[in-house]
Order: sequence, then C-alpha cells, then structure tokens
Amino acid sequence: MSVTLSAEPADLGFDPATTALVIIDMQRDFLEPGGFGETLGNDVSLLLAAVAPCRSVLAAARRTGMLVVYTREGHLPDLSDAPPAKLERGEPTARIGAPGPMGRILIRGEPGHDIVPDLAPSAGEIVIDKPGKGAFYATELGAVLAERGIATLLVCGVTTEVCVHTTIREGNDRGYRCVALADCCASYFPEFHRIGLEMIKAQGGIFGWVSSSEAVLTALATPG
Ligand code: TIU
Repeated sequence: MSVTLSAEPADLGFDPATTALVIIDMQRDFLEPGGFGETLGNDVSLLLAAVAPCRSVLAAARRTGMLVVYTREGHLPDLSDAPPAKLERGEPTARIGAPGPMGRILIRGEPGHDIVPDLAPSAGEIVIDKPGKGAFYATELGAVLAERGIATLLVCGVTTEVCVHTTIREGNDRGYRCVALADCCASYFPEFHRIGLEMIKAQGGIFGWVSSSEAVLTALATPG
C-alpha cells in the first residue's frame, strides 16, 4: 500500500511496510539543561521544540507498524572507538569522556547518553549506537534496513546540520529515499537548521526531500 507524502521539492509515494522512521540522537546530553549541548554554550530549548512533533510521528509509526530505529551518538568508556581527531576538539572540560552533570559526556551507559524520556524506545524497537555523526558509519544500520527491505527513511532528530545531515547524505548514497521531517529536526543554530533543510531539497532534491510531521500524519491517515 503506497501513500503520498506532501514534500519538497516534490511529493513522493512511500509504502509504510518498506519505510523506517529514523530518530537521530534525541539524547539527554544534547537536549536537556545540564547536558553536553548546554555545556558547549548552546540554548537547548531550540532542540526541545522538536520533541513533540517527533513524538506524534513516532505514535503514528507505531500504530501503522512501521519500523522505528533510534540512534545514539556515543563512545565506549575507554574511548577506543573515538578517533583522536574527534577527542581533541573543544574545551578540555567539555570534551567527550569528560565528567559532566549527567555523567561522562557522550559515553555509553551514562545517564546523558540515554534517549529523552518523552521518546523512550519501546521494548523490541531498534536502538543503534554510533560512534560517528552518520548513522551508517561503523554500525549495523545498513544490515537492519536491508534485512527488512526498507527503501525510504523518514528522518527526525538532532542536530539538523550535523548528525541528521550526515545520515541523510550517507543514506542517499546507499540508495535510500531520505526525507527530513523539518519540525522533527532541530539545531542549536536556527540559521543552520533552515539552511540545512534547504540544502537537502535544493537542485531538485539533490540528496533528499523535506516534509513535516503533519504531512506524515496526513499521509498515514489517508488510504492509499
Ligand atoms: N547528534 C549530533 O548532531 N551530534 C552533534 O555533536 N551535534 C552538534 O550539533 N553538536
């Protein structure tokens, strides 16, 4: 059953059975006051705005039986999966692995690494731990999607211009139709969010589409 999604630069059809909702890095460290994002000097309320739209798409995806995949950016406690080039940047007190208000920053198993409670994965949903910005790099995501015959990715999460963008670029190169859901994504920099979305859909959709939570809810509520 294919449904039509209102999107830019053009509408596209998708079959919920071969579509995955991919929720990128909606982690306490990025979104909550006192986490890594705020430690870096960012206004985390800009990211919190994406939680409610993301939650509504997540509920619709679950009702439809669509595959839901969550990702978390983070590293092993001994940092053996983090390249020096990633570790050496930023103020020493705010670097990956440094102690923060929600445990060691971006370290697996620490409270800050968890997904925010409003978007907590249900039992049986897939959570991919990733060491990079893109969700395909050094993870099982490609195998998980291939095993289920997934063709389209509806992408939510943070931040628009970093992990969402990198994942959409990686997905596009691997042949997936990648759709960024604008209000379900956010950045600490409103300008980067806006331009990041424009970059995806420019030039006839150079590496994807841009749509919204409302458009997904409408598409899933409309018989194909
Ligand atoms: N998930 C993600 O985007 N990781 C980042 O480090 N993003 C920033 O914008 N800092």
